[in-house]
Amino acid sequence: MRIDVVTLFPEMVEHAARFGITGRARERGLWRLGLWNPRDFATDNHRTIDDRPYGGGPGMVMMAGPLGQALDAARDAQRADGCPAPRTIYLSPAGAPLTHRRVMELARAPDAGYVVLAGRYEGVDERLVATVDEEIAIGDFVVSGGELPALMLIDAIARLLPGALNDEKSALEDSFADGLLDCPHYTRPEVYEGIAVPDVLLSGHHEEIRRWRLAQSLRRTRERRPDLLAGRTLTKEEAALLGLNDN
Ligand code: 4HQ
Repeated sequence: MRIDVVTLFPEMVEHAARFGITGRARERGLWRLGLWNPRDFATDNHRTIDDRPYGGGPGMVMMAGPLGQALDAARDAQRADGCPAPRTIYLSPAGAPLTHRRVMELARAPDAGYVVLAGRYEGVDERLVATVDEEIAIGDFVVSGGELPALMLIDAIARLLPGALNDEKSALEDSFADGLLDCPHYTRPEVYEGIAVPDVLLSGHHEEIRRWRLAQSLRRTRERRPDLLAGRTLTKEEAALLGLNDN
C-alpha cells in the first residue's frame, strides 16, 4: 500500500508515522508514505496557499490552485509507483464518520493507493473538495488541522495490513471488529490495590473464559454503546448471555 499526504506540516506526519506498529509496518515495507506540501506549488514570491473567504467572515481558506497541484503530483507519484488508481480522501468534520468497518475495507486491498488531504484554517476551497473521492470525519469535534485525523486514519489502516501485527489474531479481538466493545484485560499482579483479577481468568478453563469475555463485551456494549447493539443481530449464545430469551 502507498499513502500520500498533502499537508502544510509534512514533518508532523513523517515523525508520527515512525512509531509503534504503524512505524514497524512501514519498516517492513507493508506501506510507503509520500508527503507533499502545497506551499511548494505556490506561484507567488510569498508562497501563499490561503486567502480570505468570498462573502467575508473570519479565518482563511486554503486556495484550490496550489492544493490541486499538490494532489496531482501525489497521484502522479502513486501511478509511477505501481498504484494505478489512487483514491483521494479529505479529512473534515463534514465527512462520513469513520468506522472500523470502513477502516477494514480500506485496509483490505494491500496494493491500494490513498492520497489523503489534511487541511488547515477554516478549510479548503469547495471546488477542490468536489474533486475528492471520499470525505471522512474522525469524530464530532473540531481539531486545528487535518494532520492528526489523517494520522489516525493511516494508523488504523496500517495496523490491519497483513504482517503488521505480530499476532494476526489480535486484530480480531479489537473493539468493533465484531461490532462489540472489547472485554476488560488483566495482567500481573493477581491483586492490585485490593482488587483481584476475576477468578475465571485464572481457572484455565478456556471455554468458560471465552464465554465470560463475550458476556463482558456484550454488557459493556449494552451499557456504554447501545447504538452498536441496535445495528447488530445477536447470536443465540449472545442473547442468552445478555439474559434475553430467544423469542
Ligand atoms: N478538521 N475529522 C478543520 C477536523 C476533522 C475531523 C480537519 C478541522 C480539517 C480544516 N477532520 N480542518 N473532526 O476537525 O476530520
